[in-house]
Amino acid sequence: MSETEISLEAAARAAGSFAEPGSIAGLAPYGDGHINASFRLRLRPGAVRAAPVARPSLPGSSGEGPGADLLLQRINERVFRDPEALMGNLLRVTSHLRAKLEAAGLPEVDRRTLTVVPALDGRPLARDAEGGSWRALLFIGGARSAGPARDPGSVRTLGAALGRFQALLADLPPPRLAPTIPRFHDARSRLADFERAADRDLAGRAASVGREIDFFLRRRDGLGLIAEALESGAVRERITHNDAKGDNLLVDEATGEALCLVDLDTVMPGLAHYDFGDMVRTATSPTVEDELDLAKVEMQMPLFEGLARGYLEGAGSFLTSAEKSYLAFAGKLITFTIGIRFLTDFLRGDKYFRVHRPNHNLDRCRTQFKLVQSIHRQEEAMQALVNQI
Ligand code: GN1
Ligand code: MG
Repeated sequence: MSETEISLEAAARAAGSFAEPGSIAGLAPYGDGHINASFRLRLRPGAVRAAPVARPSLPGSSGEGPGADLLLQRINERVFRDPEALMGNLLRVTSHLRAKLEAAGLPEVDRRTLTVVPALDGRPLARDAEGGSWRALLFIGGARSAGPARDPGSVRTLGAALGRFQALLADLPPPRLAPTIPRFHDARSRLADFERAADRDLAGRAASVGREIDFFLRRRDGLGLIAEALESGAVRERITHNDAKGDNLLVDEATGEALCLVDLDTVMPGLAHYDFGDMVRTATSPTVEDELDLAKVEMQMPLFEGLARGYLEGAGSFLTSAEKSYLAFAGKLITFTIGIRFLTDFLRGDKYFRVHRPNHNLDRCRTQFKLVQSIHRQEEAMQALVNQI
């Protein structure tokens, strides 16, 4: 069953694992992610008192004031094969962030990091009758998604938030986090999947996209550049977000201040470049990911400059000069990698990314394809700019 088909009734049953009967004031689908199914669960004041284990102190849990809202999510297990490991990562990462933000004396820490709210039985996950895994997070109020950034100032804010996030997690104590999706941003492995999908041609679509297939195959050389730097020890593994984009940054509704990075399911060991590259992909062209007018898709240098300045500011001193030397290339690499993921999914018959129209994955792929060309043309100037900061 696709995650789009997770019904409100199923969510209402799952809600009963996180809140006492009678305490639920409302439930509605939430957000537009491609992967998990999300619902906003509104609770009456005092609703979340009854847990047998320690829960975070929730606004309204004293029985006064507004009830706390939860973000109730069914984890897509076709994508995240080990939800227990995923929640283990999430608990470690969010506790570490919370401790650091508290130590820095920041106000309203509940709005600056995600908070896992365990089920009433104290476990981080609840299983439904079909075996589906559900979890709840504290809903962050008074905030909105930063969305696709359109001006150098907001791109800079995004870059700084991401750089700070990586820096705060740079000293997470061992053990290593579990890779929630193995080889997630590994370009060589994504290319191998793509070639298999083109060969098998399960949806009978390969003949119609010969041009796009060629585009990617012609550019396959050099894809392993940063991975090789990792293998040789020139750059090191970090803890990275892996879905770094404005949609995943919450900013304060009133002030626009960056609050919290969300969508932490892919936080795992990675390269700093994965996040920087994904921000280049999503924030340096003033277009959406599935833009149909390809003439508008261009990497714009003022947006890149805002991003690079923000990111390096936020990252502070943890990034090495070897890591910095691949930042412009990273934009091209991640755009390429996600482009082939869209085309692979198109070739397989749209099994992974949620689509809203025929050829949606193909449109998304073509947008990435155009952006790869645009970044390629400007790559030297982009890196020169990074080197000057
Ligand atoms: C998926 O669903 P969303 O938007 O959070 C995908 C990302 C892609 C993105 C493209 C786990 O993220 O890698 O960049 O779609 N996440 C996963 O829109 O595959
Ligand atoms: Mg995501």
